[in-house]
Amino acid sequence: MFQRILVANRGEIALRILRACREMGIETVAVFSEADRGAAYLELADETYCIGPPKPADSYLRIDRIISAAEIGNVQAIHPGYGFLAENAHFADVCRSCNIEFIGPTTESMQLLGDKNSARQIAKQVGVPVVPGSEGLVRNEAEAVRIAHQIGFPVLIKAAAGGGGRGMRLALNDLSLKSAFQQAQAEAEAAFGSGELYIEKYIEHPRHVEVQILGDNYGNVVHLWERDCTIQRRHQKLIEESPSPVLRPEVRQAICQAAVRLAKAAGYTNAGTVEFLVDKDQNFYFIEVNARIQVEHPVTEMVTGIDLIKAQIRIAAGEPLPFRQEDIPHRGVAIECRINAEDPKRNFRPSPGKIEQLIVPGGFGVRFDSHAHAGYTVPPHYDSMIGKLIVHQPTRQEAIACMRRALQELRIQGVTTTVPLYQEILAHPAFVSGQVDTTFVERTWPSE
Ligand code: MV4
Repeated sequence: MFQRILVANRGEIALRILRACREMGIETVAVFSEADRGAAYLELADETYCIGPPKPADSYLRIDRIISAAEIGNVQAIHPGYGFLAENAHFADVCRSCNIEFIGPTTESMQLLGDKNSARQIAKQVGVPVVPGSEGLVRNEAEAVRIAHQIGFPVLIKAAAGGGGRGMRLALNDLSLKSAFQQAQAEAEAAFGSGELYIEKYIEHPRHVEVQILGDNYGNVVHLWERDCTIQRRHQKLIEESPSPVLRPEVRQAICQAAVRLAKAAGYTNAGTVEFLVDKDQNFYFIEVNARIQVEHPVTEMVTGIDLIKAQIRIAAGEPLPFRQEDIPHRGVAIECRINAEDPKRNFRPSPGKIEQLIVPGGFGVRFDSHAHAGYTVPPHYDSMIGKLIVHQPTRQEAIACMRRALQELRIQGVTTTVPLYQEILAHPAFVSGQVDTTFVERTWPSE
């Protein structure tokens, strides 16, 4: 096992990783930007190094500075968390060439799955359903028109190098397809340095269901069931839950097994998430793989009892998975609300600043993962998530009641938060009955 790990991230996920390391008897090195200097969670690390100015491009994205801290701190491994360098295959490569284990998948499977078009091809090869669309990349407008006529409008043009909704364009007819194709190409070229595009049929009113997987270095892959992340706004997830409130048992089995087949085919190791769209008839379609730990991982931890951060570290250290698929339970219902310092009444504008008061909820089945505290100043340079409130209860009805109670107890003063919006969502009949799609929040609480 590793003796010392560097945490290449900040905020709640840095704290989450520091906590796991402490419990495992692993020493830690934390890095911080000038905006995070003095943050309380950094005191939980054995050593800390400043890696530069507040802007991510000058600090948390600086491979050279992070590797320098790792060398000086004499660590054997780096945990990247999520965001920043977590899915950067070049960073994983540099770590390993410096003889530092990158706690995540191999460079090869990151590259294979990071390209959405090649991920789609692998899925097809192993019988994982994909959205009807182009065989491979689409070179020009004429080809795009031909494919759109085959599969039928509306279609979505997606960037092979994109993901998470970036670089997508909807086309309703020939005319809009031509301009959408050019816009998507220019945008993808500018954003990702690659203008490669593919086309999919547009699935209307889908749910977003994702499957957590773990793979070890010996070819074993298991799934840890699904999370339903349908409650989101502009590609930002707001509420996640497990199990999905709607999937029929046979669909649930099929989607989880499909995720495992895909991971095995890609030689996937460590923790990852396979994302699917689910249509109104519960047909499911693979869309992309997230090759990292995710914000919403606690939902899966609560229902399975498996600590995903510890699992990541053990896998990276070369340990085989300690459980078989049939030993992975799913107990009860877990729900997570992302608490953001944003103003839902002002188009979710970030609300950074000093938290004057913070009262954290507790009690049976309540978990609050956060680096925030009274007196903490939320810096304006990073995403505005200040914590995650997670509940675990025997039934969904009880989980919703528990979350509403916990949100009432949660008191945050000094910054505006998304808490009042969550109270409205949790009280909404459509959410309570599970009858929602990915447009629910934007339709029900429209803002500019
Ligand atoms: C789609 C889609 C409909 N049809 N693909 C958005 C994020 C990225 N992972 C893929 N996304 C979508 N792909 C087809 N063929 C609708 C979305 C989508 C979406 C997906 C999941 C959760 C929220 C979403 C919000 C808008 C669009």
